[in-house]
Amino acid sequence: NRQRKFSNDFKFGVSTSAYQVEGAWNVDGKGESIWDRYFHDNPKVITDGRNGDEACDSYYYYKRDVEMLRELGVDYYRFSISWPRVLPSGFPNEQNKLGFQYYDNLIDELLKYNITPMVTLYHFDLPQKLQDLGGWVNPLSVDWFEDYAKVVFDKYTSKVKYWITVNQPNSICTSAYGEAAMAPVLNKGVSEYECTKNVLLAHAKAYRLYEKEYKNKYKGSVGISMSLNWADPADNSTENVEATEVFRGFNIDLFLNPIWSKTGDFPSTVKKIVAKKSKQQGFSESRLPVLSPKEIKLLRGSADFLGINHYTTVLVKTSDEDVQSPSFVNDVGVEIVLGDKWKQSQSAWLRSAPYGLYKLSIYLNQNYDYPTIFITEHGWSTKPGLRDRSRVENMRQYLNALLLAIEDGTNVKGYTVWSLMDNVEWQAGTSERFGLYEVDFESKDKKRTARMSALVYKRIIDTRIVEEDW
Ligand code: GCO
Repeated sequence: NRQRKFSNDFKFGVSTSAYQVEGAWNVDGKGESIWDRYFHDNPKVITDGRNGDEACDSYYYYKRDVEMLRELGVDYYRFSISWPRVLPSGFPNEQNKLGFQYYDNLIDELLKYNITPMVTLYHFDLPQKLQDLGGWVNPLSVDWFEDYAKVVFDKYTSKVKYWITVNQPNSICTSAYGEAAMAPVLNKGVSEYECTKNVLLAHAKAYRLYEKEYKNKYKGSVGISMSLNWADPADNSTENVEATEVFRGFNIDLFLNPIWSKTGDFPSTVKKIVAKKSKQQGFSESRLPVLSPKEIKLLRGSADFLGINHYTTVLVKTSDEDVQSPSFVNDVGVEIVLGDKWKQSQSAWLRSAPYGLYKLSIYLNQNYDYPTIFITEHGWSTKPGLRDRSRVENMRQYLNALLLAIEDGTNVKGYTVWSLMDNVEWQAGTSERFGLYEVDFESKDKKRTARMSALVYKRIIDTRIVEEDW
């Protein structure tokens, strides 16, 4: 019964994203983002009405944020840069000095205390001006993103060694353009796949740019963060086992295959399904675009690490609905249920199933040639309150599952809690709290207070051990 321990070079961090914490949505020359627009036009979609106009006001209180990071003793802080804050129109010809000043200050404050910045270039907040030009469905978005990346690399390459190009391309394309669950809320059926291709190419171009212009001199790493929850069949029936394979194909392999598989293309099962359904729906060609040999070459191996955002496991069943309307969801064509014995968080979609992280890691080891992994997000939501026993339990169980995965050969370098503090959980507003620190959104300075889980995380980072009792 020997105790498992994280090695001394294993890194621990916490994560946030710009829209969810910064506030100051129109201050000092920041441009409008697609989330600003969506929430201002549709305030009713937010559970408690609280949007990101103020959020945690980290734009003003970043020093307090860094103080919290020091209290926790984390090795790194994963945060994102708001594209419209630094390039209000999306394009580099107009650069917002004051916007950059904020990130200069934050990065310098982190470095002063030896906390490594891990910077995400894109966490869902596209400049509205680029959305007006079609957003990620416009093939030119590949160049827009590369140009933006170049400006940011130029500016911070000597200070930032960990980069994440895009956060959750799979959510961006399937939720924002498909299920209409995220801004800009467009539902077109074809655009999910155009988005998929463009976002992946945008990532790859930014990666190649870094590789060519900065890597030798600055020795940084550039990765991408994927939303990778695990999926198991609801029961052992052949049809549900097959439905699960299809589900994994669309939700995992479609996005990973182009970067880390041997063939370096979209997965053939997904290609077959979309081609067949497109034909039935009267399209002259598959709604899933083709990747040219040149694009495949650009994409293959285009990341130094795989960032995994992992929260839960879903159970998959076949669905008898035969929907003719073209969309990602209908292409996948399954029904999702949650394990009825699994503990429920404050978010409807989130239940605790730590074994799923272990199984995911085995799946990735078997199917992909990824270089190394960072868990770039894992977290749990609660109601307000400092005694967040369920978060502590969830974190412990998942960290134990992670230790097991590492023992069995998964190459994981770091683990990141979502989130440092309560923030704007998209449409859920502040009704679902993910923070190690509680935020009092009513108070003038958005007061932050450590929860029990913050103290437990600190002790885990100190001791490298995940105790059972506390
Ligand atoms: C992400 C996530 C975060 C969420 C978190 C909890 O894509 O990185 O959407 O922004 O707040 O996953 O749902």
